[in-house]
Amino acid sequence: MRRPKVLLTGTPGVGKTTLGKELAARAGLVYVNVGDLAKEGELYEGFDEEYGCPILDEDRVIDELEDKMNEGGVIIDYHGCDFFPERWFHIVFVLRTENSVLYDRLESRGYKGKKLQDNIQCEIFQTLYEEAMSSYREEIVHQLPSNTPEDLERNLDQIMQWIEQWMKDNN
Ligand code: DAT
Repeated sequence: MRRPKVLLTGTPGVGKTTLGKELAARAGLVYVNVGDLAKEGELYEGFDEEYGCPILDEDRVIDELEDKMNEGGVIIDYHGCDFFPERWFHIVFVLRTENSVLYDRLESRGYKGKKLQDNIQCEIFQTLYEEAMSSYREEIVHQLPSNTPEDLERNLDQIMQWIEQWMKDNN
């Protein structure tokens, strides 16, 4: 049976993990958090002094994920998307959050100063949306509002419907 491959992307704090885990549970798909995967496997290639965080080794992340991606039935969660092979994904969702809401979420996560400002700017400049639009066919890239619990429920319903339709069309 063919199963879909879904990418959830967007600025840190927009709700990718929350949506991705619940979606995986409801749809019976595998959820992969690329940040966690990199941490577990130490898939890094240096350290960013400015941000005080390790730099992702994109090639090793791709090697690590290749088998899972060949199987399908995967939800990938990451705040970047231009280094994944284009052929990997059937659909890409970019979650979007209003600045003031995102500010509060990131602040309560302990972000402050430059890191907080840069992430808010990333959302204002819709950096991830543009990255997704330039990395994948525009027809498969969709923005979803992610401000409230109602948004979360609606997004879950919508993506579940899409998954069911995809399964019918492809099996
Ligand atoms: P990300 O994985 O994009 O960094 P997250 O899933 O960890 O984001 O969510 C960040 C915080 O926001 C977390 O406390 C849960 C909350 N949250 C996520 N989606 C939400 C929504 N639609 N409505 C209200 N709160 C939400």
